[in-house]
Amino acid sequence: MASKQIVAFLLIVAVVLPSVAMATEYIVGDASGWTILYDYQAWAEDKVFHVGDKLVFQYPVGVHNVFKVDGAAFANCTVPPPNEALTSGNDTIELASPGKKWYICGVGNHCSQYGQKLAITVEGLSPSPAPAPISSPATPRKLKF
Ligand SMILES: *[C@@H]1O[C@H](CO)[C@@H](O)[C@H](O)[C@H]1NC(C)=O
Ligand SMILES: *[C@@H]1O[C@H](CO)[C@@H](O)[C@H](O)[C@H]1NC(C)=O
Ligand SMILES: [Cu+2]
Repeated sequence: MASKQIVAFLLIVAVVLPSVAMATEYIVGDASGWTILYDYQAWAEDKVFHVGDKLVFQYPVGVHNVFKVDGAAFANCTVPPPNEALTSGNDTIELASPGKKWYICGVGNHCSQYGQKLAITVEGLSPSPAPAPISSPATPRKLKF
């Protein structure tokens, strides 16, 4: 019946829409901002990042900067060329695609000695056909019509 299709459509809207509408802006490090000697993995741990969310790196201009790097550069604190740095002190990065993302500070040895580095995993807007790496235990997924 047509009403079942409407119900199915509304269910899809109800599932998909909030993740679009509720794009979140995260101040990295909250009140501490982007700085040395802060545990950014602990900060990220309890958060679920989605495509469309934003990271805002806040710091006094000139004291720090932000580089988006790959996993190897993250592990080694390899600083990319200076022209790739974000330096505004209020650097906003929109999370445009799912997957792992890595950020480091390229000033001095802030990354290697003082832990100024952040790694996050960005979840997609909607589940892909491939099995999701993490299942949501609370919500039954089956919809039968
Ligand atoms: C990272 O460091 C390791 C060990 O020091 C080295 O073998 C590797 O080549 C480095 N990788 C990059 C991308 O610099
Ligand atoms: C920092 O950037 C965010 C997001 O772009 C913006 O909403 C905010 O007003 C900016 N804050 C300052 C102090 O410029
Ligand atoms: Cu720094």
